[in-house]
Amino acid sequence: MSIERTYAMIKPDAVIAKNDGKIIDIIEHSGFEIIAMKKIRFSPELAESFYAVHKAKPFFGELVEFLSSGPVIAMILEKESAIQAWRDLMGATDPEKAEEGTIRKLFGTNVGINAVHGSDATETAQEECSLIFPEL
Ligand code: DAT
Ligand code: MG
Repeated sequence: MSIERTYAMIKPDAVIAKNDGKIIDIIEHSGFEIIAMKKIRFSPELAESFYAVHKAKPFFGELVEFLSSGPVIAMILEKESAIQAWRDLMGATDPEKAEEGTIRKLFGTNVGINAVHGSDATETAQEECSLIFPEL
């Protein structure tokens, strides 16, 4: 167990629905330190490179379109075991399968439109943090 940083993002569906403030409140009350935060809009090109690992998936086109459809709140979060802790707080990718009390259960719509993103490993956390916050 050690202090880690992860990349977290509130996706366009949750920002447009004005659920971003509620989600930030949950994050702060779950022991995460918000190291950096900004509201930005992904271009389709940035969305493609952010989700490059999913390029071959049948849903890649709609994923890129969705991520670039409106503003997001991009964050770097810090906590003990932050990568897993943030994924636990988000819940399963499909909100229908997510546990009660998780952010995706509370605010997600379906498997593609699911309110939040979180890095899945140490390497991707570093890559995503430096892709979106190159200034840090
Ligand atoms: P996660 O966001 O939980 O890390 P992932 O990396 O497998 O999930 O997929 C990235 C995103 O792609 C996910 O948040 C929503 C979309 N996605 C995943 N599976 C999908 C599916 N079966 N149909 C449509 N969109 C999907
Ligand atoms: Mg993922």
